[in-house]
Amino acid sequence: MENVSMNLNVIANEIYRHQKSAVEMDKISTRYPSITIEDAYKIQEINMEKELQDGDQFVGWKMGLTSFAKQQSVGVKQPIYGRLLKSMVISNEELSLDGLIHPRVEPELAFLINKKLEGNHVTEQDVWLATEGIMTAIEVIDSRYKDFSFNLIDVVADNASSAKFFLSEQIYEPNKFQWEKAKVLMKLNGKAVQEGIGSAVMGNPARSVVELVKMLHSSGLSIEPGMIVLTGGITEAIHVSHGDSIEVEFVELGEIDLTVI
Ligand code: 0L1
Ligand code: MG
Repeated sequence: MENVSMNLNVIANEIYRHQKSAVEMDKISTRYPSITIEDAYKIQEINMEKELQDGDQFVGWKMGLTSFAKQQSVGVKQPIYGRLLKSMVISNEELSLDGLIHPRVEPELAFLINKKLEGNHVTEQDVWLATEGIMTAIEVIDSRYKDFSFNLIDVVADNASSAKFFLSEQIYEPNKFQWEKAKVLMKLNGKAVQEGIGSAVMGNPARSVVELVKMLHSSGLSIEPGMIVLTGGITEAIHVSHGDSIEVEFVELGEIDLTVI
């Protein structure tokens, strides 16, 4: 039987290579059957350190698998988190497929945090008090595993399929809207393909941030002021390819669009 703890750096290196080369890889969970979820988060951390050494910047966290529908599709009952880098930000309205394998997009709400959030007893009220503003967002996810097929350990080690994200220019005041009631319609090439509501994210996207703080606490981590939190997909994610246009209409808030190039 393999000694997984001895091999975490090796596994992290393999995943890192595939993230950089945009070439699919085999699942790690089948090749390292004794690997744990803690090992997977450790691999994520090892690879984040590499990114920072290469000059990137850590800008926040993403929550994944926050809706019942998504948890069911992966066969799990818990959300996961990943780390966001400055290089993942889409700064114009163009989504380049360079460096991506089989990308999907999903509408999300992004919280901009202005006070440290930590501990195991954090409440939704604490989150609201620490939220500077909320942006509408499109997350681009891209699993590095063949056929987008993985279990919880695989996907955590692959930084929760993080690839890119786009944020609205407008930053909304947190208390000006009932975010669990935010309605979203996503169109692909002019055709409505997904619709959803903010409550799909753990009942209320603020709960996703609460859950993130608790999960980070168990690893001795916290959310620092200035960080972004992507709270999780409001609808199912959809595949995109060259030439596609994606329109995400947040009813009452406005639309954000991306063109795939
Ligand atoms: O952001 C997400 O919910 C994705 C988490 C990982 C699962 C996937 O890649 O579909
Ligand atoms: Mg997501």
